[in-house]
Amino acid sequence: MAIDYAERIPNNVDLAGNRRLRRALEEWQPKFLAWWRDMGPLGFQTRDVYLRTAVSVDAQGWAQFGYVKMPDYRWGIFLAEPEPARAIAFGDHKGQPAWPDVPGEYRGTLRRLIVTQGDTEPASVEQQQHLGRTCPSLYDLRNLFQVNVEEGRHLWAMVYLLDAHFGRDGREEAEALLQRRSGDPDKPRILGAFNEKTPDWLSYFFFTYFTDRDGKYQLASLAESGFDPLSRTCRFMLTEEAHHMFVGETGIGRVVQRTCEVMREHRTDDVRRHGVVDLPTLQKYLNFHYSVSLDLFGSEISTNAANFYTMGVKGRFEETKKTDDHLLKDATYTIAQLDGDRIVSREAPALPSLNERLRDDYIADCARGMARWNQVIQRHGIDFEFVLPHRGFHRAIGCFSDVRVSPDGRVIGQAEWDARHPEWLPSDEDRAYVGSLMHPVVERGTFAGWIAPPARGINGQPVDHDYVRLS
Ligand code: BYC
Ligand code: FE
Ligand code: FE
Repeated sequence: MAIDYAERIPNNVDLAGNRRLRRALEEWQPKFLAWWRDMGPLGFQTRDVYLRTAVSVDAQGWAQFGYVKMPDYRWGIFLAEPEPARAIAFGDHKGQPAWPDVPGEYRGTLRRLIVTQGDTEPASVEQQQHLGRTCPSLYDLRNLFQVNVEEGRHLWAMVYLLDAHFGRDGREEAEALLQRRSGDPDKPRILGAFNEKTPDWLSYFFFTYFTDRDGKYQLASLAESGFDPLSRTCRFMLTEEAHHMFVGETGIGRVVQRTCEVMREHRTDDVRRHGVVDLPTLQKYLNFHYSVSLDLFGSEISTNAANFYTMGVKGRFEETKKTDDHLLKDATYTIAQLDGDRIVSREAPALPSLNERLRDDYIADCARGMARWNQVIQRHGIDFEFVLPHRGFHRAIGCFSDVRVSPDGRVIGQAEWDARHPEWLPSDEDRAYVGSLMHPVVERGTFAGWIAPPARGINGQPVDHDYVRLS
């Protein structure tokens, strides 16, 4: 289905045929743009950026590349093609036709899920607002802005659902999404990780690797929803998400590459004096971003998660590919739990364990990209390996939030934690060192000394393409 760009709000949902909805969104649009001016990327707003935009949502046509000034980016509303005669795949309504509108009894639940999802999108833009000023290259700067405009569009995607299906409450929520601010103690964003700082590009790459990947798993679960507009919205968002995780995986891969080159060249582990990030510091950043992202899956045992599933509003990752009964009333699932000061595996009822199950899918995915970073280290003949810390490490949500757990999975006392956490998480000194590397590099084809150039450019363009025109 082609996207109508003649409309003030590009869309493939026939906005022209729904005056009430169009008016609501046209009222929201200037508020969004005001928010973007305020909280979007600092600087560069008048520059031409080589961005991709959706022109249609099918596989061939959705990505078109060209120079755009960010405030002119065509944020709009794009749903994946409907699946004909789609039926609900799980829960109490399994086998019934998917809902074109919100069932009254699930209104509150769906609204909350959509708001929680929507809240993360502008939050991430706010967290990354200042990064342009210290970009390691024009290539990276362009990728940052691509991610930022798409997170802005993800906000549009959720606001569309709120305006189209939740009436007055929906409009109020759409306003509130522009009012909360990442890290603001008085009006914080909803989920923990989205109130953390993204102070430097290393944090940013780990964020897009670990936190955008939570996005992938949450969106995939919501794409299974019985509420069909949510499913179609999330299916299209997932196609954009792939690029965000690519930025994270290749970003860290390039940092690792550069560090290894310097280690070989100077035959030393002591690489800070050569202006690159040592591998142990990378591991600490990894530990931080991984653990705060694990929190985003919620508690191991969650009645909410059980209800979402039974109601048919949020499924499992790849629900339709699974061959069980899709009801899970009698099923069990193995979860890690605390037993005094030991961590044990235990069978629990499957329904309330669904957060943990999704977290397991996520952990396996995190490990795959990390293995590719480890291959880079191996290829340089260096004896070091990144590991994912234990799931109980540095948690603020769920059963492990009550105790201290070491990266290797021992429940430890506060004294040991106090003594050793600087080995496990970035210290002030580590952050100051990484911060000291962050100087803008904006000459075409040139890269900061702490990161290797990418293997190839964007959309078949050379690495030294003029990705952001600064003059
Ligand atoms: N921080 O029953 P529980 C993305 C709250 S990322 C703060 O265990 P539940 C993106 C919870 O709300 C994807 N609070 O949790 C990435 C509940 O509150 P109430 C975002 C938290 O409900 C990068 C209470 O604790 N999408 O797209 O089973 C860039 C008990 O929790 C946290 C979604 O999250 C936390 N980490 O599951 C841009 C999908 N965790 O009821 C974008 C929608 C839990 O006591 N959200 N709480 O007031 C959901 O599916 C669920 O809300 C959650 C939590 C999975 C987040
Ligand atoms: Fe997003
Ligand atoms: Fe994303």
